[in-house]
Amino acid sequence: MTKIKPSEITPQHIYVSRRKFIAGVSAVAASSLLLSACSKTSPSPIPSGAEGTAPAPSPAPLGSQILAPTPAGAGIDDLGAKWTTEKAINSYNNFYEFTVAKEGVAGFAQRFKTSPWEVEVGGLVRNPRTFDIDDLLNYDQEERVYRMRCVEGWSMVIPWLGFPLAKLLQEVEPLSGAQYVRFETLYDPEQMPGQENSRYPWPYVEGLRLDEAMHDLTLLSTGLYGQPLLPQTGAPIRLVLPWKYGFKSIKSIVRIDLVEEAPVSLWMDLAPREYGFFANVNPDVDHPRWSQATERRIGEGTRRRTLPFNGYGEQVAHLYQGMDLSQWY
Ligand SMILES: Nc1nc2c(c(=O)[nH]1)N[C@H]1C(S)=C(S)[C@@H](COP(=O)(O)O)O[C@H]1N2
Ligand SMILES: [Mo]
Repeated sequence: MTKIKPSEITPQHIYVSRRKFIAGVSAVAASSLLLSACSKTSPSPIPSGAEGTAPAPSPAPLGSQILAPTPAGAGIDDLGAKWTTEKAINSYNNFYEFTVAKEGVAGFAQRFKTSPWEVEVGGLVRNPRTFDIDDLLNYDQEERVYRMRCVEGWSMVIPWLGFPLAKLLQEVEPLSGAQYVRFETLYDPEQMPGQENSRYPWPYVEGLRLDEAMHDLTLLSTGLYGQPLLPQTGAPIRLVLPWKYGFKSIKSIVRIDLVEEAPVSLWMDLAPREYGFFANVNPDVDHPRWSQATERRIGEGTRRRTLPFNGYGEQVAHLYQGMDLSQWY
């Protein structure tokens, strides 16, 4: 067992919730920013090895005021961390609908059409509703700086923009039979060449228990670094769950259903022995093919120790009381 002081588990300096309206991300501004951002995207992926180099100072238009100082002598155990650069976040991605090559996603996704876009919310709800993306971009957007830990063993620190999923779910009013939430990514093989690979059970599906979905840390993200999401990071809207392995944070969502039974995710369907429903970050439970004890923070030279619940245990551990977390995922 890793020994961590409670003070180290509370990621006060990382989990920053600024309940502030980001004026630059109103619906109209966001749509036009998105268009210009898309057309500016460079097809050149960062060369492999670039992640080992020192992160360049980034413009951090909104974030610089709340950037936590990196503690002196930052070691493998501390939570203090610099934000991953915007460049790295936008050029090292996991998005199988485009390609399995992380440094190639940005290029393949460059012309992905994210407007017009609708998110259909239904299932066991009183008010099923189709949200236009402009309505969702018009919600107050908060900035949340979260650590992200991919199940493959790499991690980042990302300043997201978004709003709690709970806000959207409250609008549609889940019925009493609703126990889980099921999310679905767009299925469009013409735009997403990876979907022509029939080895994968498209579309990408993920699921949460309703209490996980309603938790304040659970974000529907529309941007990062003060800018609308680019296609490679899940534009125009994606989930962000900082205490779970990255694959739970489903991108480019078109459907959300409240359901009675636990949804089967794409990864559970494909490799049930390797990926489970909860997928809470847990350094003590190894993946069948590799250890989960440490992680490679993009932009850093040495590995860090991975923390239970990715360091968010104080906020979320109560959701799993009585469950055997040593059980596979
Ligand atoms: N639809 C969809 N969502 C997805 C994925 C994907 O392949 N398709 N990859 C997941 C995985 S494994 C990770 S680690 C994160 C990566 O997010 P990022 O590229 O913004 O860092 O997205 C998740 N969401
Ligand atoms: Mo991942």
